[in-house]
Amino acid sequence: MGKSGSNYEPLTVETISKRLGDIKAVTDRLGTDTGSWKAKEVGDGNLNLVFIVESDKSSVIVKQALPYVRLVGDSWPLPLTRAFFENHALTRQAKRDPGSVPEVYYFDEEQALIVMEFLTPHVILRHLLMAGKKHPTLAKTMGEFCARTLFRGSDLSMKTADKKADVALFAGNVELCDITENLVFSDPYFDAEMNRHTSPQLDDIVARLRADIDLKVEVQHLKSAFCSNTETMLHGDLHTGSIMVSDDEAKVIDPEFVLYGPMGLDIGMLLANFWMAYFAQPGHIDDAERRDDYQEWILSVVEEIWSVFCDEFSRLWRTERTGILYEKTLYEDQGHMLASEQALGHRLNAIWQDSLGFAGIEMHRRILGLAHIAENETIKDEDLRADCEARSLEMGRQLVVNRTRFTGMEAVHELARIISREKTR
Ligand code: SR1
Ligand code: MG
Repeated sequence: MGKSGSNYEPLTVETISKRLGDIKAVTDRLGTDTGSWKAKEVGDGNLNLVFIVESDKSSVIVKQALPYVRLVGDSWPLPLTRAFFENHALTRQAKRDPGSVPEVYYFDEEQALIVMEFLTPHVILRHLLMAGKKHPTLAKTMGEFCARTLFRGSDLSMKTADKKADVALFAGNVELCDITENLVFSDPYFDAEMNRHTSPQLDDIVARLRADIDLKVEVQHLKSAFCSNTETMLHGDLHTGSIMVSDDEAKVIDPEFVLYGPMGLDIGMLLANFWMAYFAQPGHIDDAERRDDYQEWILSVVEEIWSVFCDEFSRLWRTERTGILYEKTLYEDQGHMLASEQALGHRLNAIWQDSLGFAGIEMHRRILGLAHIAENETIKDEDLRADCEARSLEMGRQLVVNRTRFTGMEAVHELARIISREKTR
């Protein structure tokens, strides 16, 4: 017997072949000669076990939730139900943006495990951004993914009964939301127990941020939106470690933080991680010309994600508005095309402002909170790392506090370029 009277048992490389050997969805792919299967544990995230299981026929990924936070250990229990929510999120994302997520082959609720497509030769996008490599289709894929999943998971598109049932379903993902509510929206802004930052280099900047009343008020406005605006089904943790890329495609993984929340959260977290990668480049590329070129490429990806998002969201607005919001009966059917376009513009502007705010908070929590990013953590020279982090902190503050004042991405990137040239400490 495992936890709480169930038969849950964490998998190991020794037991995995025997335990999956009776599952048709697995043997259909790997064959029945379980003795020849090879397994390795490759999980490098903060929460779960992840195995690659291979045979001479094929390979699969097996992701299993642990009853605690892997990063911290069993002193921080975390329910296995996150696998249930991840499975439901993956099936919805696959419908809303076909081909954007790994295919799920099998789900076992009691064992909290998902067997899914092994994405190969894909690598985690964050590693690509640390290696200074470019990608041709990333921005288009991510702009479309955001537009399609956010639009099609909302009252703009869904039948209201389905939307309400989904809001109720995903409201059960309490503990994962609780992580975000604390680690993202609160802990960075006071001296919380699990926080850490590059010290002493950033101490003064951190003290100033934590004493910044305007910032703290705006962050709590955004937290309030996160907690109470059930606008759409979100990935919930859409950073560059949740994206896998091959030479010509990008796929989104790991939606266990799924919730119904404001559209700007996914876009904001995503853009924030590109901006942090931008500011971290002095720690990864020495040659100034090559570094400038790569940093500009990162900004161009952000610009394209946002413009593809707007285009695709607008297309869906014009062609798939079948939900209870902004019904066509009120607009197009009355000949009020212009009013519909005006309403679309208002919605996009609201998403824009929220996205900037959430981006700023993500930039803060990845430098001040518990969960940092590899782009900064791998910079060994602590003074250099602190310089990179200080720029992200400053950008983050501007994004949160001035999010209603930016006229467009060009203005945001003008600011990024200025901050990247400035002395920080
Ligand atoms: C305790 S979990 C810390 C972070 O890891 C996950 O990937 C999420 O980003 C979470 O906030
Ligand atoms: Mg994750």
